[in-house]
Amino acid sequence: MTTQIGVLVMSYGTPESLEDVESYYTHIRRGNPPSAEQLQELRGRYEAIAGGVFPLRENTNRQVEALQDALNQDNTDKDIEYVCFQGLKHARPFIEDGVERMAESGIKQAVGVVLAPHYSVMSVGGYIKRAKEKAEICGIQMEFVKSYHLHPQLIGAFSRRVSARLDQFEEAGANRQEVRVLFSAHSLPERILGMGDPYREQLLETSKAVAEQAGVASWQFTWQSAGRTAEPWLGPDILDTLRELSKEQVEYVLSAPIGFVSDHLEVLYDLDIEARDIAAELDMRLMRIESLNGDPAYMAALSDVVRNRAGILK
Ligand code: FEC
Repeated sequence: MTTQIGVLVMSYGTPESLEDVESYYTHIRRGNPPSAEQLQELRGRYEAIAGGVFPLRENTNRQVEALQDALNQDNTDKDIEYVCFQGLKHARPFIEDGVERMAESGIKQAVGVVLAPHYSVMSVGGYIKRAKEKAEICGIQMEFVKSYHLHPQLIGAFSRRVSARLDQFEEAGANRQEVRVLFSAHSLPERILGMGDPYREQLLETSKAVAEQAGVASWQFTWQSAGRTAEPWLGPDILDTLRELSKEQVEYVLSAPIGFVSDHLEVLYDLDIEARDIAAELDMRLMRIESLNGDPAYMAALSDVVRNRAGILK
């Protein structure tokens, strides 16, 4: 008889419409509604990316479907069928809804994985905590993938994207050795460093592995998208880094946001609009690598780590 293993695929979540932005923002702020000014500012950012479209929703839907196909297509254990459920951090279906749906389908064993390769207690740790609590209530045995930041298929997928853009720089007349590659990820409050959090180290490890595989001559890591709160966030921010590079006469820059796996606000606004505007002011040529979205190599990396965790379910 075939046993069904549930896979809770967790992602950040995005509003469904511009009317939804307020409740979404309130959820991110742990129940504190934003001021009218803050709300207007965030709505403005969504309006600026393709006129108020929320690409993360469609991209997450496709990633979840593609992962389920990948898990079942090259599954050598024919007694197991993987069934994927979506669980979002800040929007419907919430993480808890996803676990509940698994329970309603009769799932008894499951694996949880987040569509973010690097672990921090403040990011992936938060997703896992919520899923674990709900799984206990629902009587589901769950194992979790904590990180997969050095998975060879992930590194390969990012490296190919970096190489493709370096080729484009060359075609446009630049020498690829002169291109500074800026790896980046979502900033977090600086206090994570005092907590022995692996986030920064894992991001540097991914950057180094991708740079080596893509034969990058010159690279550095920088943060992006820091929250608008009073406490200090990890820096330097990519906008400041661009200003510094301009002082060093760096003319060609390739942005590689290896902390993200999808096109969404933090890529399409913070990099493609904000960083690009600064680069233009500084007379720099800035390009960005394509996001992974449904890349089969990324799906293969995810299915591999999910199967590994499924292997330890009793
Ligand atoms: O396209 C979209 O609709 C969603 C894009 C989006 C992604 C994302 C990923 C991460 N975040 C992380 C941490 C924080 C912390 C705060 C915070 C705040 C926001 C706000 C928006 C937002 N984040 Fe986000 N994040 C995305 C969007 N994020 C919008 C609120 C306004 C703003 O500050 O811009 C601060 C919360 C607080 O007030 O305490 C912390 C981390 C990631 C990457 C890992 C992951 O995907 O979970 C870490 C995508």
